[in-house]
Amino acid sequence: MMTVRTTCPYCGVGCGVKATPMAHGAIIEGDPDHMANRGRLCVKGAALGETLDLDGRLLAPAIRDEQGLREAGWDEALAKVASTFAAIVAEHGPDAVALYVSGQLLTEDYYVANKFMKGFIGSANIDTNSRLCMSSSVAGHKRAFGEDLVPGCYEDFELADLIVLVGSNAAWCHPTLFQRIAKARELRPHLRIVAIDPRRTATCESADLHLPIKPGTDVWLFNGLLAYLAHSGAVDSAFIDAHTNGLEAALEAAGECASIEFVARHCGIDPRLLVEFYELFAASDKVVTAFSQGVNQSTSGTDKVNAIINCHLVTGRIGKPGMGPFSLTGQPNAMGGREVGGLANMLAAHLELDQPAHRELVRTFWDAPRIAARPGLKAVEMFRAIEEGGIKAVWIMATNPVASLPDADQVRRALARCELVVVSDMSAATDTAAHAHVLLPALGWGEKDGTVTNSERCISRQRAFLDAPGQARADWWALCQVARRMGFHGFDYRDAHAIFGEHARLSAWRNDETGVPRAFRIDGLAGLSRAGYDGLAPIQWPVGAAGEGSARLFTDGRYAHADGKARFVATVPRAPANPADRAYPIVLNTGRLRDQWHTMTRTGKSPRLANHAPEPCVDLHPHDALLAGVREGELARVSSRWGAMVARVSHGGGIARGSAFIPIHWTGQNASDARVGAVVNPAVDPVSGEPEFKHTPVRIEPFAVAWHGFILSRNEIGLAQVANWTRVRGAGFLRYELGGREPASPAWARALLGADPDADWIDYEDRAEGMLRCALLVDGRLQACLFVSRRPDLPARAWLGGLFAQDALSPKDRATLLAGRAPVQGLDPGPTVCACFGVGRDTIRSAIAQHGLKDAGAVTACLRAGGNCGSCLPEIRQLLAEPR
Ligand SMILES: Nc1nc2c(c(=O)[nH]1)N[C@H]1C(S)=C(S)[C@@H](COP(=O)(O)OP(=O)(O)OC[C@H]3O[C@@H](n4cnc5c(=O)[nH]c(N)nc54)[C@H](O)[C@@H]3O)O[C@H]1N2
Ligand SMILES: Nc1nc2c(c(=O)[nH]1)N[C@H]1C(S)=C(S)[C@@H](COP(=O)(O)OP(=O)(O)OC[C@H]3O[C@@H](n4cnc5c(=O)[nH]c(N)nc54)[C@H](O)[C@@H]3O)O[C@H]1N2
Ligand code: SF4
Ligand SMILES: [Mo]
Repeated sequence: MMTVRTTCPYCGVGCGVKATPMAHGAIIEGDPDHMANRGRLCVKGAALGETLDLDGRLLAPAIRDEQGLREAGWDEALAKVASTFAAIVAEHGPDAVALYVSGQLLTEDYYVANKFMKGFIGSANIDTNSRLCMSSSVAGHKRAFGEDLVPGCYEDFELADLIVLVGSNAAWCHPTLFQRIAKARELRPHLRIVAIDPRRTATCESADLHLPIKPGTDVWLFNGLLAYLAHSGAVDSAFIDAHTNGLEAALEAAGECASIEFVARHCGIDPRLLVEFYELFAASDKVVTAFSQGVNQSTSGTDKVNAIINCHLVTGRIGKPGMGPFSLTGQPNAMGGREVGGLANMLAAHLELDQPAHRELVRTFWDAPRIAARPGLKAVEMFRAIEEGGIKAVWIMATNPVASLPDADQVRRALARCELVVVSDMSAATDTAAHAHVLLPALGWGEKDGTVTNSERCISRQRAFLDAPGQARADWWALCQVARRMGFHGFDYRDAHAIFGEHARLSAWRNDETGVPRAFRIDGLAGLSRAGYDGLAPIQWPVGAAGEGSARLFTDGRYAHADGKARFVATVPRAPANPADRAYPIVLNTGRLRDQWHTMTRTGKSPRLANHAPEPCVDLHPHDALLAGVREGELARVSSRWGAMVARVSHGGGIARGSAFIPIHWTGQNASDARVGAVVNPAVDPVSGEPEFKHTPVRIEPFAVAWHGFILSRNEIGLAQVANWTRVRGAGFLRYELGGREPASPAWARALLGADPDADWIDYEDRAEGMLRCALLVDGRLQACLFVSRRPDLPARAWLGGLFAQDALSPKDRATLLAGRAPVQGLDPGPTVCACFGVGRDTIRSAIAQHGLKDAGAVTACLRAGGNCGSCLPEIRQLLAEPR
């Protein structure tokens, strides 16, 4: 089989992947020649081969009518979308329809979506999930630099003497980049890492200094730094005079933060930590400040971005190797979306929607009949307008807003009221697809073909190495088909290559007429032949006419504002929109886990990725748990003014008092009641419109159940009657965790697991103890087992799960099956830490104790754990640091 070079479809690091298709899935390796990762992959990338099966895939268009969902041909589905869109536009105007798209589209899909909406429908009601992700960085870059530009590159992390990670859990969310940093520190031990995060994450664990600031207080911190730098002689006056504007106003806004005590009090940290950080920053010329969602997802997100950039401008630390502010992007094509103007307030190719000359330039390039004249609605507003009826049709593509938007029950209400909901997805069943009137099957990773751009502006190819399954088609194709049916010209592309060529041409088209030439240009790639496009090696934009890429921007000190200068922005600190109060005293923070990707439609398919965190948990400080009357291992109801959910209580996530953390990955598909989006408040940043995902006041209460239990089963089990359930996929079985209220008896269990009267069934019940254990066998093979207990003290799932690999249960295993553990008792490995080699937490703990292991290298030598992708090394170090 042919090995194909492509790009990982998950995070914004944008690792190169070598994929070799096999009968089932593919062999996946890191691409040693890709500049983003040089052969490294994290555990999610390494498990890509396990996510390619067609289980759960949407393979044909479908239409929902009074009778329910039925399969339809493409023709019928496309005609329905086109005619409904056209009728609504004719009756109510172009702003009555909307597109909601995604940073997981390829640049080519994204380009066509924007052209369709802004140029031909004539409305800017196209927004993207990047609104939830990067829009504060986009706005901050524009304010500071005049254009949405990330100055540096990954190599800068290796050249730096100080790396400041702000609101970034890079160890889990940008793992191969984090490993590059770790490697750099091994080679240059004076490299310092500072992590700024209210939680003590795996990233903070690996840092030299952790500042556990109070949520939402970053602007105080960086204003304080600006004031400190201004007074400590770290200022680069020549740079400021020649290349910037606005320092005085920024310093004035930072005025009260000149007091260390004032800042320390607002940020809730020890003044000594603050001084240590400020001194380190002042003394290190080569500083990279990398930031992610702890910065962006805030009602002062844009100000946080600018407060950080201000500190780089005042020291002139930008545009040179080893230094600069660096926005870590989330999705694989967050950057490509910005290049094509994916957001409702942008125009294609880094042109501005609010500038008539720019609009006219794009309109004429497209030969479009019209062009959107004003910004469209941003994601949160868009779904409000849908609920209120202003928007009557929406086409949702490559995103799952019923799970991922804040106030997510509102999104559900909006879609339930919308005249036409079109959903393009790879998965048949998602929380959003459940509301679709038309479902369109999309090609997924390995099937689709085009380009993505990573955090360091590197354009690289995603190449197809699998056949298109069923009737799935590229998203750009579906968009073009609808456009053509609506009578629009300019949508007859033969392939992704043709779209890319047009996009590249637009990037430099009549550049001299826009007043300020854009930094984003890739005209050097406009003339690529089909073969040249197919063979395109990763390249960082801007790409000049001669086809050469650029590692860094601003090397000449010129910025994209009309006067060529960068801007300091005066940032006035303010508290999050919705403070905690007596009714909702805990601040809920939400974010990511190491081994899952968003709503789990793909990573959820891999058993080895499921074991790291098999259940939705709410991480609480033990003190707050006590006050709330909940105990570790029990279920808690988490509610806010917007909605509620249920999760199991955990400690040990490095959480401060007064806070809670819940991961974002669970949806209505894999849990009865664990959509955290329903709880999250919909307050947004006034500049960027990005929601405050990291700060919702909540209340924690016990979620009372009569028993705890789990089911391992080869088949899906209908659990509508059980009070609370969650599901992940194991190797050959599904794992359900349950919390129940109704009496659990053997008869009830038989009905639940579908055992007929003469099935091979074994059970054990101890009513006094509230214990029930049963198993169903079919042809000697374990089909399902169910364990129930009054307390959450159930046997570990690892040994039982392993029995599903056996074609026939051995008599010994059968005999101890209901004991839930091996006949000869070995150690239970506990939750997986190293997913590559399947090594559990308790195995590592006991090896550390037994062999006196001192460092991560010794653990790897002993157990192999951490020896492959390295994603788990921070957790291994955490285990090493545990008191014996
Ligand atoms: N494993 C995995 N990796 C991913 C993804 C995934 O789903 N799974 N998704 C990708 C995407 S789209 C994105 S956007 C990125 C996100 O990558 P990250 O931003 O690194 O991840 P998050 O977990 O959302 O949040 C980062 C941290 O911000 C902290 N934080 C919360 N409030 C504040 C605050 O007020 N100030 C500061 N300084 N910090 C705060 C949180 O405690 C959290 O640890 O990850 C990408 N990579
Ligand atoms: N509470 C809370 N909520 C958050 C965040 C948070 O930190 N906290 N983070 C926010 C951020 S940063 C992000 S990026 C979002 C992510 O949130 P979403 O974008 O909603 O999450 P995904 O699961 O990535 O959804 C992608 C969908 O597209 C499908 N898909 C994959 N590839 C393709 C394709 O090529 N074509 C089509 N048509 N479909 C495809 C997948 O099956 C899946 O259903 O969540 C946001 N929501
Ligand atoms: S770090 Fe992991 S998830 Fe991100 S691009 Fe690389 S392999 Fe994919
Ligand atoms: Mo994101």
